[in-house]
Amino acid sequence: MILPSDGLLTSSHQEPALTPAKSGGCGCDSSTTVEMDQKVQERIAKHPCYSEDAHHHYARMHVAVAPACNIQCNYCNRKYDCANESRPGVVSELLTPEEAAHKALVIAGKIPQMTVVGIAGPGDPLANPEKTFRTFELIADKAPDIQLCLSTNGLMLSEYVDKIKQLNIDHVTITLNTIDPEIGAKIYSWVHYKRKRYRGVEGARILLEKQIEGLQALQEADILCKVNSVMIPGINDQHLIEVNKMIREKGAFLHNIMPLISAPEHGTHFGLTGQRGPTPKEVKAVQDNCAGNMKMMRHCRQCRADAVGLLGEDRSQEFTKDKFLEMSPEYDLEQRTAVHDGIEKFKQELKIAKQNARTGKEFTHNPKVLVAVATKGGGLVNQHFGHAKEFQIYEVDGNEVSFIGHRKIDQYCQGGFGEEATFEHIMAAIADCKAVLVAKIGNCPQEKLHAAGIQTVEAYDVIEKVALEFYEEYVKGLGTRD
Ligand code: CLF
Ligand code: SF4
Repeated sequence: MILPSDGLLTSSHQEPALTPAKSGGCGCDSSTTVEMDQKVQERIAKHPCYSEDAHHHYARMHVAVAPACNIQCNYCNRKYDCANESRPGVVSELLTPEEAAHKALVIAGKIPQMTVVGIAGPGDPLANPEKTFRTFELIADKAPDIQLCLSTNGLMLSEYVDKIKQLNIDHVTITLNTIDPEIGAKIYSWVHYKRKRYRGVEGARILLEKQIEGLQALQEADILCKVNSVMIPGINDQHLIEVNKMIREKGAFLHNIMPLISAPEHGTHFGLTGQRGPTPKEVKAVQDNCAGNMKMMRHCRQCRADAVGLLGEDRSQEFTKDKFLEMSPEYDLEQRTAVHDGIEKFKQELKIAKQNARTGKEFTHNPKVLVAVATKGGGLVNQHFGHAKEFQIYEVDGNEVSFIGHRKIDQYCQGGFGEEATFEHIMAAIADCKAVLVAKIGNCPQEKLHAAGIQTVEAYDVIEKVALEFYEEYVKGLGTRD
């Protein structure tokens, strides 16, 4: 089956048609084994962070209206974006609430798949409550179908839950890295609360108490809460299972364990003191340990405070301040509804295609293998090897195809320059994968991958289908299929 999927995320977006169904069931959604009721499903169905499935189809945008912060994390240099919800090292353009609302309405027209506007920095949204809530009010007034989202360190959360509820902000993230103030003292330099600065264990204890209070208040107000935890090897990595247990008991909906990003050039305390971030394997091990307890997020891209687009793509440069202020708001509810209906129809077809992809053959005693997928979204293998800036990593065992994360890479095609060095980096990123699944790949990188023992599959089709077909051939090659 060949599927045209170029043109995703254009204003005339139409998802490609898929072939009709056969019956069967493919448990390809790795995001959860936890049952979820229908109402909650509806609340997350178009939120690319809260739903792994949605992140293939729907986009989010951040508006950077919140410069100040009330704590100091050792992984943050406030000259850069908030490390809770963004990559450090990229300076944001600050916006006024009016500019932010204008930007949201422009992008709502240009990228109708954009369903969520979040405020995630560059400081803490609730350390800048007037700007944050004014922005949300302006957007809600003009664009009722856009979901509002907020990410906070939690210090001031309980004070604002009523306001959050009143504004119909249904998704709130708390970054909570520890439930032990002794550990917290190694993560936070200071906490500024009620006009006083607290350091060490005292500051960490105040922050923790306020975070728990905020989490409980969200639960009581029936607001979906995601908890982000930055995994810091040697400091809180072994402790995150306890964090996971506590937040589950307090009613958090989703846990996002994300790797510390640390480099000296970021100028952070951890960067300057040589604190390393975890490897993808270490992150996966902790996520897997927690996965039996609650729904885990594995598709986070640690995006910047002015991110625009699908998770994993970055269209923020198309909408810098000088550009979007020249653009007219094109928000059109009817057009957006039609696009969303098209996406939902496509998702149904995709679900059926995934079911069809299951061969029904029983595989036992066969290894789980990882494959790296080049995709521009839509749940399809649809990107050239040389154009990929990340690979999505799936674990395949012949019966299941589970999304387990992504690996960022440097784009291989550099216009004829630098490809050698780039290839080394790509190899390092996917060395544990048995195959790359791509729309197209040139002879040169293909030969190098084969020489390194990584197979290549060229296809333009549903990810799960391509992965399962590869797996069948792979185990035949091993001679281990029952
Ligand atoms: Fe933004 Fe965060 Fe809302 Fe998403 S991001 S405020 S919940 S709309 Fe998403 Fe980005 Fe990860 Fe955050 S991928 S860093 S989890
Ligand atoms: Fe930086 Fe965000 Fe921590 Fe504040 S809460 S110090 S902005 S990472």
